[in-house]
Amino acid sequence: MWSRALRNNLKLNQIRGASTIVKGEPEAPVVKTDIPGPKSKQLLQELGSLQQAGTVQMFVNYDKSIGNYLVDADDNILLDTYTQISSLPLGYNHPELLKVFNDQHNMKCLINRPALGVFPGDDWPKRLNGILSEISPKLPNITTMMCGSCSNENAFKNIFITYQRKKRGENVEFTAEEKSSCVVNQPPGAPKLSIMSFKNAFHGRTLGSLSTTHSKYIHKIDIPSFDWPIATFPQYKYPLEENQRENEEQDKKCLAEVEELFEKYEKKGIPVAGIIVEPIQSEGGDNEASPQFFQQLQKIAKKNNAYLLIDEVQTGGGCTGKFWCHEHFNLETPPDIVTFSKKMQMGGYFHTAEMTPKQPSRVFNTWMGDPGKLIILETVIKVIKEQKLLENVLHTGTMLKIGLLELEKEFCYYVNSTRGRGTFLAINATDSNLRDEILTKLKAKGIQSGGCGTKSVRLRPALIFQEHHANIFLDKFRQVLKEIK
Ligand code: PSZ
Repeated sequence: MWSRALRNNLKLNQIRGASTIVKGEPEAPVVKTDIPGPKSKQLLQELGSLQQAGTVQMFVNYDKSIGNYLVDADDNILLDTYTQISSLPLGYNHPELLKVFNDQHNMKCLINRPALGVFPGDDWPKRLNGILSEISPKLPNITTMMCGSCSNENAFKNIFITYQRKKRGENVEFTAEEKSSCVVNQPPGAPKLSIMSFKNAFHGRTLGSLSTTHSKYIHKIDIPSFDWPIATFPQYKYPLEENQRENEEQDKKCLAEVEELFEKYEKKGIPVAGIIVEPIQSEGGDNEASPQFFQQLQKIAKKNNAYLLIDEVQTGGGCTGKFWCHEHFNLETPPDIVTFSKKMQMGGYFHTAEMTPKQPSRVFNTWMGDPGKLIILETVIKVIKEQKLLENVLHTGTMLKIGLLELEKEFCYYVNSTRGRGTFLAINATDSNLRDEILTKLKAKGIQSGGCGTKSVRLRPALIFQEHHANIFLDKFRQVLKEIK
């Protein structure tokens, strides 16, 4: 059942299982009350009178939470495999992060939050250079932003600006007509252009990015959207090794549709300037596509003079075993833009020099990121390197995947389709109700997990999630499936 690659991987990483990365963690989850418990319920009532709080699951004690364990307001201790929607790289209260703002210079960067586009600190170029040289996916420039949605949103603007500059000709001035028409939303200044995205994608909730999000109606209903092309993303059958031919067909069919949509939207008068794609569709159900799919997609984009934006907001930061998930794909050149946020703490994107607008003030806002968050990111990167956390992710991920495959075999009527890279893993329940039941039962046993798509359970642990945490998770998951049986 285990693939050879998985076994070899396991051997390679065997050495990592032994030592414990986080000191002072509890040994296991402890559940004392219903979740949410009485305190959380009371706080929920309070919050609900102030704002819409229907999404709140529980209140958290961030003083007591530690490592991979989240402690809630009722003192329940949960093993966290979801980590603040995949945005907590080193778990709770990591000792190195607790030290960061003891440094007076760092503290002053935090409290004197600058408008970075106008008055950056005198250490800003050096700090950005450090980030670029440490983690850039071979792209020379970086634009910092606030969150994932606003990174994608502004990256779209860079794409449109560059696309039009190429069309107009380098160094050609804007015409008077372009200048006057754009301020009233009309062409030629506000041209009809589009960004192609994929069904089931999630790229954010702000207006532009929402036009490329297609995972759930509740994100979109009542909100006007751009008429932009939406291609089908491959839907693979698992295990991959046994369904190779069919999955290759999926790739071909989807890529053919991408080509057709380029033509269709050109004819419609809304040419495609760029494609946005997640390396693994996350909110939409942890849908993977092969390296070959992404290689071909890049080729098609280039052939059509469109730019490729890879959205690594959820996949970036090491959880797939490489710092960027698309590094698994062996692309012939780096993508034009790679957006990030979540585990990176700060939003933004790496991009080619071509993507930089020639005129100032075209991609701009008040804060343009946050030096305080970049300082945290520097320490995160340092810890990832020093503690070899990518290796840890590969080791833990292999153990988790093997465990999930075993559960699949034992409980084939309930779960199937284990997939993913590193600890960025998912498994399907046979339907949505069963998936929801699994998540609820896991929580009652002290495991905070998350769902995605219509019937998937997804794992998004911190990079410090180790084999012994994986074993606790797998053990509780097994108990849950047994109870269902
Ligand atoms: O319900 C929501 O709004 C959620 S739940 C998880 C996300 C959003 N993920 C955010 C996300 C993402 O996964 C990808 C691939 N791209 C962009 C975004 C948007 O990031 P934020 O939420 O920072 O705007």
